[in-house]
Amino acid sequence: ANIVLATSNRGKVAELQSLLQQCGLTIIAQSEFALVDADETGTTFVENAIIKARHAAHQTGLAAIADDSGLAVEALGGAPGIYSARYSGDSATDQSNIAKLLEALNDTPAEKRQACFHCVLVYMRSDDDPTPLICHGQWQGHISRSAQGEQGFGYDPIFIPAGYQQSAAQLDASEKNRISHRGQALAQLLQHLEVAC
Ligand code: ITT
Repeated sequence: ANIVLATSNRGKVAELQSLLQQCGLTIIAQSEFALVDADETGTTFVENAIIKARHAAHQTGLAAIADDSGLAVEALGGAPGIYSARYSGDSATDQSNIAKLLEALNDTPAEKRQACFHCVLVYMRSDDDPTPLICHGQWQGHISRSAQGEQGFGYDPIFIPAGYQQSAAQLDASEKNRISHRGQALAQLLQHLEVAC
């Protein structure tokens, strides 16, 4: 069966696409349909992921997988959280978000820079699916003082995963997928879908 991947974030598409294709699922990127983005009006990752999956399923008539994710920084009371993509405003870029976060943590010492990435993946068989599959992955680490590395996307250059000395942007794609919030959520989803891979 065809599944539409309900995200316009290219970093997410790259990470999800590679794993899903290895498992023999036929995934169609949302960009193939020229969909209008859904309004993310929810107050949780779960709500926003459902909104995006339902919207894509409705517009395409296909099953849909959506990803709502973000970075929760302890010293900032969990911010930017669900607002991670637009932390530095409507025309935010990865660079401007990173700059804003480093500035916000300027006076925060090393031992108080803990952060956690969250990823909620939702799978809906159709837009009126009454039992969407909901999977949640977390990735603990801390925020460094400067950006390092070119891989990945978003806040990866300033996120040092627990147990590592390098940033997430210095890990190769397969290593990040093996341990990240998204990789963990996806492993759960594939288990629920009973896809062997
Ligand atoms: P879609 O809604 O189209 O999927 P988006 O980028 O707006 O794209 P979100 O609202 O879920 O998606 O925002 C997630 C943000 O969290 C993303 O833009 C990054 O800034 C950050 N983020 C999520 N996963 C990340 C990862 O693996 N590495 C670095 N940053 C990540």
